[in-house]
Amino acid sequence: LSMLSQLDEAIDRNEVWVAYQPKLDLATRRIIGAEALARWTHPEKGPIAASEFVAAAEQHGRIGKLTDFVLEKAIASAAAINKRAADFEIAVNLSARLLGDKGFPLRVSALLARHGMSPNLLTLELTETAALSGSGEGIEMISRLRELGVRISIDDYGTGLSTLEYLKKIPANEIKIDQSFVKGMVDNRSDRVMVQSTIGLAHSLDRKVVAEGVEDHETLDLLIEMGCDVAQGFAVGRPMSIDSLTKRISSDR
Ligand code: G
Ligand code: G
Ligand code: MN
Ligand code: NA
Repeated sequence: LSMLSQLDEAIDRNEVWVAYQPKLDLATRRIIGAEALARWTHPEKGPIAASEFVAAAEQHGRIGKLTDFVLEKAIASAAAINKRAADFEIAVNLSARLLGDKGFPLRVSALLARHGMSPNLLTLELTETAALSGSGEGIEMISRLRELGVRISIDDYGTGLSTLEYLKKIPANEIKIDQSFVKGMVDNRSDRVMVQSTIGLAHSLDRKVVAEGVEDHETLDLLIEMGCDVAQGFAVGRPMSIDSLTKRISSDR
């Protein structure tokens, strides 16, 4: 619990910041957007892993404050980038536990309005879809977000339980193939088959496909050959500061 009380204060003290990992459109070979990733640099302990403090925040009902903080930063940054690159998209991770927070869609639309950003430039990446199990409430919230014009992505697709069921039930615009399938796909036939059939399945359902964990150019070329839409990973760019991202985009256009 002490890490959690510190997280609240860390946000107020500006120890928490947002890194941006670029996403490459494989048809145009241009950066089409970025994923916002929370970072916590503790003054004594140094960087604390996101997986650690995000999981702790989820378990103890504190994910709302962190998500609101990341959303605000991400939307403000994207709105500034949109002045030069009008089609630049931003993605924010959304814990399934937040789908019980009835006020969330209203907060999202207020933020978008305040920054004059078009809702279809915001994607919410839904993690932990297993937490949605048997919950009509979660699907309802996703539908409300979709009605606002916000895009929904199923993150870490292929891991966890009942992923085909979720693909059917969740009104998502996009799926992100988990890095565990992408990393080995050049050398491993079963990974390759799973990536290829997931692309086919998603396209048949009119969903866009993002491959994450793309670490080399061989994988990138293979994904282009397979008809994947977007790539994310170290071969495209590591999570970076907003200044680095802004430079990257201006050199790209
Ligand atoms: O950035 P990194 O690979 O360290 O992230 C580890 C995990 O933390 C990933 O699963 C990522 O989705 C998650 N994560 C990072 N930032 C956020 C955030 O703002 N909200 C939520 N819910 N998860 C996040
Ligand atoms: O669960 P989610 O997809 O949100 O997690 C994103 C995490 O994956 C981030 O913490 C990021 O640092 C990490 N990541 C992004 N690209 C790569 C990559 O190409 N290789 C590896 N090993 N990790 C990556
Ligand atoms: Mn993600
Ligand atoms: Na992921």
